[in-house]
Amino acid sequence: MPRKVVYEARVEYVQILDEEGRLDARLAAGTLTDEQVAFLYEQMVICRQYDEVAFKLQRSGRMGTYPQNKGQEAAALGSGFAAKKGADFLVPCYRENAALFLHGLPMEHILLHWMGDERGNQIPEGVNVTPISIPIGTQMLHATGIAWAYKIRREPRCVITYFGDGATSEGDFHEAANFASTLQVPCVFFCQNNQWAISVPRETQTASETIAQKALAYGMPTVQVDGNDLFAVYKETRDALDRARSGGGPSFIEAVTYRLGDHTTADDARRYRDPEEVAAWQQKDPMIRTRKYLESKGLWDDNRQRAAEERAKAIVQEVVRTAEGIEKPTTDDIFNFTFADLPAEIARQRDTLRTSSIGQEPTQAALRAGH
Ligand SMILES: Cc1ncc(C[n+]2csc(CCOP(=O)(O)OP(=O)(O)O)c2C)c(N)n1
Ligand SMILES: [Mg+2]
Repeated sequence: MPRKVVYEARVEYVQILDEEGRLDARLAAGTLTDEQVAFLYEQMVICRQYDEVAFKLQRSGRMGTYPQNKGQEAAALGSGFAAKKGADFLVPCYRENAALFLHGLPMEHILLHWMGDERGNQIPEGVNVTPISIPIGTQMLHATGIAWAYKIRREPRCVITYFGDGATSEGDFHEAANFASTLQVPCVFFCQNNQWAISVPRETQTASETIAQKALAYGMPTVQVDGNDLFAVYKETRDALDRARSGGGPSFIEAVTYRLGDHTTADDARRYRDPEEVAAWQQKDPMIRTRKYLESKGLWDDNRQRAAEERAKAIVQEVVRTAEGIEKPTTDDIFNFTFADLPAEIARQRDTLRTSSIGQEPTQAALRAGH
């Protein structure tokens, strides 16, 4: 009886721009131009400002909750920039704002969502993104479905779906990956491995040595990239999209990054994270290395930084004004869009809600009269 190896695999790790802002010119060839890097860095400045302001809005009672994206900007921007705006579709979770803005989602939508206003989920016509997904993992199935539709219609379009390390422990991930690979649909599974799923560290979350290797079971090309490196993220996402567009099916990308903030504003990560770990990752902040790279090329300095920050402040201030200035929906809305003809009992609930006081409910008139 023979004993032989029937399967062998390896997972590559790709880094092109290191923590000091030094570029591997050979690997970087044909990726991002200096102008594109400067543009993406300015997007980072805007998104970091957006994050800070959103955090303060929540702390001052002007927003329900908010998951900071801080530290994960290169993963969102490098991948989003590789996709074709207006053609490809982004199917996000909730920690890739920068990619959504890049694809035309008006910035107030994310604020409205977290302010509890459903209109934040009403994506404008022509913007190819789905609303952010709070249930962990469900969006990956939607992404596979959208990509399957593209394949059936023979449209040269692709999907990128975003999710976290924790989401790969969900059944939905495995079902989506299985369907995507057996049907060979044009979908890129983009995992932001930020090392934590709320308070659960990656090592406790999964016994898999890398997240990337999970895709091997589904026969997908897979790679691990430095997720704080714009170049590596862009290159690997572009290659995966090219492959998908030319009929090569789905791919998996594990972007190794770090959640520099709390899980959401409802969390305090100091209770479970070692401050030394956070400090070490702060040194790997994608903004620091991208700025160092631009400075080494003579394309950035303190003056440009100041100007970019001023511009970012003005943009975000305007976005907050827009989000807070939108006319509040009435409580009738939850009744108006569910039934064609409102049943009598539900109509009574609507009318009761309007009066804001049970004592004024029409059917309680008898009680008020003391009968
Ligand atoms: C189906 C489902 N189960 C549980 C939760 C609660 N929950 C919210 S975020 C989260 C952790 C997600 O971790 P990860 O996928 O790594 O994403 P990250 O928040 O780190 O970006 C959990 C368990 C949820 N939203 N949906
Ligand atoms: Mg995570």
